[in-house]
Amino acid sequence: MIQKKICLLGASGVGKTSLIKQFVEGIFSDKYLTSIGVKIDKKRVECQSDSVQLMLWDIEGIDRYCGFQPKYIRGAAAIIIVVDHTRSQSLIEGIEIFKLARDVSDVPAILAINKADLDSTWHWGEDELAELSHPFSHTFHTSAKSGANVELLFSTLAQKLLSEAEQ
Ligand SMILES: Nc1nc2c(ncn2[C@@H]2O[C@H](COP(=O)(O)OP(=O)(O)OP(=O)(O)O)[C@@H](O)[C@H]2O)c(=O)[nH]1
Ligand SMILES: [Mg+2]
Repeated sequence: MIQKKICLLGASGVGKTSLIKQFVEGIFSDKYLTSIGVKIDKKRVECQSDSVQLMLWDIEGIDRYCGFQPKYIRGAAAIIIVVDHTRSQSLIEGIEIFKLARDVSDVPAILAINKADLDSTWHWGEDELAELSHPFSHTFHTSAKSGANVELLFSTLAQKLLSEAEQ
């Protein structure tokens, strides 16, 4: 079994901790407890005959401190940029974070557009979104609350990492 480090990055309050909680423990809470520093969770994902242990690095919201801390993403096999479609600015912030991450690591990045259970109130149209999400290898519309696409997000990533490891 292989083990891979995955970092979740994004602005404060977009739902990074909630996505991991939903995926690892199957629970959701409406309470908002902002993360400080980094917390690591593990979950084993079975893919056909093989399995991969995902080490999920839940990193505090990037706007909480001045400057991006590259040390957190060292050794990561992939990053997940999380944005919140009820906050237009979170996509701009997510793309900025993605660029900073790309300066130090050339790993694949997935975009998670979270809070899909709420009405989208951001001003990005379909075309703009397609343009802005172009650098990401996949885009998922997730809800940490309902669980929609959360399993799919992580299992697609696990599958991708396994097939890369087999090559
Ligand atoms: N309705 C809804 N609320 C969500 C969803 N995901 C997260 N939330 C709520 O949004 C708030 C912030 O969620 P967190 O998971 O703590 O966000 P975070 O990105 O980890 O925030 P920081 O640790 O501060 O960077 C909480 O009140 C959550 O309950 C979702 O998919 N739908
Ligand atoms: Mg958090």
